[in-house]
Formats: sequence, structure tokens, C-alpha cells
Amino acid sequence: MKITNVKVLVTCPGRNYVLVKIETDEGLYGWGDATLNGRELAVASALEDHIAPLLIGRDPDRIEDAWQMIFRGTYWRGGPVLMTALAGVDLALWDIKGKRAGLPVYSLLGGKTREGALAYTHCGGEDFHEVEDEVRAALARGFKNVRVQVSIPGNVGTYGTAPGRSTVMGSTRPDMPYVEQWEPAPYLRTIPKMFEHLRVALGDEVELLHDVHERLNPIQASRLAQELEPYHLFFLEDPLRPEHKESFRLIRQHTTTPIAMGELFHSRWEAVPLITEQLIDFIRCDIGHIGGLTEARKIAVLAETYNVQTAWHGPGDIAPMTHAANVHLDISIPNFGVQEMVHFPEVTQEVIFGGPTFDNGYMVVSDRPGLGTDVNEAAAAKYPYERSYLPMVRRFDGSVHDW
Ligand code: KDG
Ligand code: MG
Repeated sequence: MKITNVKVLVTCPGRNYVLVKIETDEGLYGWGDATLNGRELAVASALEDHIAPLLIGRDPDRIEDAWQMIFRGTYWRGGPVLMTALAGVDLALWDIKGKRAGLPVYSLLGGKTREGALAYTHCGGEDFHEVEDEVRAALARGFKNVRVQVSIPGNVGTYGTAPGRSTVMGSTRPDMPYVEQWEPAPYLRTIPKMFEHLRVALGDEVELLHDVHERLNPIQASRLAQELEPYHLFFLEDPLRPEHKESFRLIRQHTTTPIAMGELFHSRWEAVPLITEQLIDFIRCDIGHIGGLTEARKIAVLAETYNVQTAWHGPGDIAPMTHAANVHLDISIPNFGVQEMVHFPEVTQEVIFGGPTFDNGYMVVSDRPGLGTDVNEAAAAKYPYERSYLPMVRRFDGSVHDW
């Protein structure tokens, strides 16, 4: 079998996605996802102009060799754009391999270790009562694990709560970044109070998570993790930027709150020190930005060795192929922890279908050969790319902060 074509489809069914179709001379094809929010066209160009020509005529069965060729065979390697492009190719090749074998990808990865992947959903609100209501609704839908985020008084637009449009800073144009306002002091005062409210209102059984979104410095993160200890979080996510791995030692010295980290990693070697020093409890790389399943399963093995569990990133701005890859890996490894999930809107499912489904607290994939996902190309053509950006953050004094 030979690869005859690599097609890159940029489509906006609700939001932008970059999809990769690898076609073969035997009629089999595979779909991958190469979406990098806010930099979609950079990845599409990397694929079309630089990577696709290398793949034509190659045997799609040789995934590891293709991976090594794209990553290691080029002098300039790595970074979010190239690793997202590589993930798109990698997922499409695993999809073809599964279809060729007549087996779902989880079977190729060693077979099921569990029936479904424990899932968590997002709950956010303007105040503690709104968050509480959201959590109650999620529990009623079958969730056992929920991520909780609340608006910070005095700040404009808080990550994880209903999006607004800043009128005090930045532009209100929808094709330009929305600018949030954020200050660490009110955030640090508010979050422990939210957890206190939720534990009193909801009891101890529900598993609560929180995403710091890499906004704190080491001593702030250590203080927050320590103050959250009485509320027994399932995990505290991404407390620091990925540049500051040594600072995780400070957090560890101060708290037993479990720590999850890694959605911004685009290299296995970023994860290595956190895993081997056991500075985190959950590794949550994005399979779509770390180079695909081929790389994620190696990271999972490394994590297993050091008693670290997985919690692969599963937001709405990666396509259902990556969500499918998440669950195929989740249900075939021994050290799976939890899976972030989203419900894709109908307009997205009209274009990309066959992704994982939610069943009473767990994500499941079908037994269809490959990843199980497919694309309606005619429907995709109805939704052309629309320029958009992730939001930005500025402090009250106007200076740029990490979003
Ligand atoms: O592109 C950025 C988003 O995927 C990210 O902000 C979502 O932090 C996120 C999460 O935990 O889902
Ligand atoms: Mg996150």
C-alpha cells in the first residue's frame, strides 16, 4: 500500500479545525486532526508545503518511521506548529492501520484495560451559586468528576466562565482577540472560598477539579494548592507555565493537593523531569499538540513507570479525531486517570462524526476499525475558515499577563 495524497481541510463548523486526510492507492484513507487554535493556517501550510511531499509514495503502515522522519529527520524540529502537524499525520496513519487490520485503534494498542474512560466536564458560573447549580446539573447527567471555575469579582472575563466581550480593554471585533482583565490577588482570595462553598453545599463525594491555566507564579501556586488542601481536589491543573518546571518542587514541598500539568507541552522531554521526579500526579499533554498517539503512548509508559496517571487534554478546540485518540489510549493503558471531554455542537458533528460518546460518567468509542471518526467533506465546504484568536489577558495596570 502506498500513500497517494495528503489533503488538508480547514473548516469552521462552529470553530476552526484543521483536518488531514491521507489517501492510499488501495482506496483506504485515514483522517487526523491538526488544529492549533489561533494558528490554524500556519499548521495547514506546514502540512501542505513541507510535510505532505515527504509522505507521497510511502507505506502508510510504517507509522513510527514516518514519525521519526518528520520529527528527527529534519534539522528544525518541534514547537507547537510542527508537533500539531505531525499529530495530524500520525492520527491519520493510525486510522488507516486500524481500517486495514479491521480493528479499532485501542485493539492495536494492546486491547481494553477498562470499559470506558472516566470523564470530567466543565462547570463555570458568575458566582458560587451558579457554579453549584452547574455541578448539580452535571451530576444529574451522570458525571462523577467536574472542573469548577468562577468569575473573579472586579476582573473582566474569567477563564472558564461565560465569555463576554471586553469593552474596557482591547478590541470588540470578533476577528480580533478578546482581552480579559485579571489580577492574582482577588483570584487567590476567591478560589478557596468557592471550594468551601461547594463542599458545604455538595458534600465530599463529587470529584472537583480546577484549572489555574498557568497564570500564577511559584509562591502563589504553592499558596493556592496549600489552601485548597481541605477540599480534597481530584487535581489542580496547570498551576505554572511550562517554562518553570523546577518550580513544581516548591509546590510539592507545601501541599498534598494533586497536581496535573502538560496541555501546553509539545515535547516529551518537557514532561520527563516532572514525571521522573514525581512532581505531578497527572500528565495531561494534548495528543494533538505532542505529535499524536505514537508519542503519547510513550509518555504514558514513562508515566506508568513513575506512578503518574494520564489526563489527556480534551477541549473543544481540538477535533473529534483527537478526542477519539484520547479515549482509544485511555481504555488501553493501565495508568489512565481521567479524561476531559466536551459535547460538540450539532454543526461540528454534521462535518466530523463518529467521535467518542458519553455514557453515564464515562467516554466510550465504537468498535469501528481505526479511530471511528469520519468527515463529510461537502458539509465542511459550507463552513470556510474564519480568522479568530484565543483571548489575551492584561493586568489592571494594562500590562500583558499569561492567558
Ligand atoms: O487552545 C487552548 C484551550 O484548549 C485551553 O485553554 C483549554 O485549558 C484548557 C482546558 O483545560 O481544556
Ligand atoms: Mg487547561
